[in-house]
Amino acid sequence: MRHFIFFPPEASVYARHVDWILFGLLGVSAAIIGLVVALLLVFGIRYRRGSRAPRGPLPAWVSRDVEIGWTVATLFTFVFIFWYATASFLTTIGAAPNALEIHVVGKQWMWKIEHSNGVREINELHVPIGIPVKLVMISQDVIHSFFLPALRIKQDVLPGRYTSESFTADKTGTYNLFCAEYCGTDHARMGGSIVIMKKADYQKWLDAQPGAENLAGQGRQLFVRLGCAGCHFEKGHRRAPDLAGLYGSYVELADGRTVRADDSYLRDSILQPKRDIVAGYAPIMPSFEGTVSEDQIFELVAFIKSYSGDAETTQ
Ligand code: HEC
Ligand SMILES: [Cu+2]
Repeated sequence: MRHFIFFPPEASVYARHVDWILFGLLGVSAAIIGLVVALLLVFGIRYRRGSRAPRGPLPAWVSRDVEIGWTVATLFTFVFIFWYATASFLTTIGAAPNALEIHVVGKQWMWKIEHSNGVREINELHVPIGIPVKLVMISQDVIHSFFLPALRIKQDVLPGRYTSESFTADKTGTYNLFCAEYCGTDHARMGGSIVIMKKADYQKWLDAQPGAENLAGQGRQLFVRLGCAGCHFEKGHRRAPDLAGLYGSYVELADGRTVRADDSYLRDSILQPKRDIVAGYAPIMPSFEGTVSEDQIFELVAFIKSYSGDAETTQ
């Protein structure tokens, strides 16, 4: 769709859908207002005081068929718009299984980005074109909102809870990134850019970044340094559950509930271990609240996700 000069560029299929819906709704609304105003004028003139226009009862076909006709037509128009809008909105919630996962930490007043291969950036987000990207986001202080106008997506970033948003960019370029939730003095400056690159350029960019270990590797080092390994890698008699294959599985808790071990569960297990006690274990795990930052939790979670029980050989 062609857009006005002051309209943000469209860098994904979803962005074009959003614009179609916006302009479609504007168009439909304008047409209806135009029709109502036109009829108002026509009838106002036709049935003005003293005019000789017929004023008897309406013919039967007008009152029935026209009534049914316009009701059905508007109903279908709006059901169609609802379906179209909802279907495209849902694509920003559910991520494709092969999506590239990128972690975002919002804090007053900057965006910290962690790629799963360990590359970090601040206020800049590099992504490849044509590959589904899933952002997993959390705030270290107040509520922020991650807003990418060129992709028409915006999602609150909350303290204490992961939120996510997904997109597949289809146009290279550098576009704005904003915080869209007032978050204090420098809120207006909490922004940067998203750089959408061709796949090959993206790979080159990744390779050129200062060599860091991937996120899971950094998480493993942290796991040892913070003393998690002392309990969780213990051999023989186990005081703590084995974390191999934990991610995505169902965990039985001491109080009889069963929960799925997703990102949020892992995060809660580290910060509030007394909340969900695993069945068969004593509640001896200390809380790491205040000891680990949100970026470090992303690393620990990445490690637990990737861990498949090879501690003995590599610890
Ligand atoms: C003092 C020993 C100890 C330390 C240190 C410890 N844990 Fe634990 N952890 C436990 C025990 C015991 C449980 C099971 C009871 C519970 O859920 O609190 C557990 C549970 C967990 C679970 C949930 C496991 C499941 O099967 O659902 C995760 C995840 C976890 N710990 C991660 C960590 C991380 C990460 C660290 C380091 C930052 C850590 N633990 C440090 C003893 C420990
Ligand atoms: Cu903010």
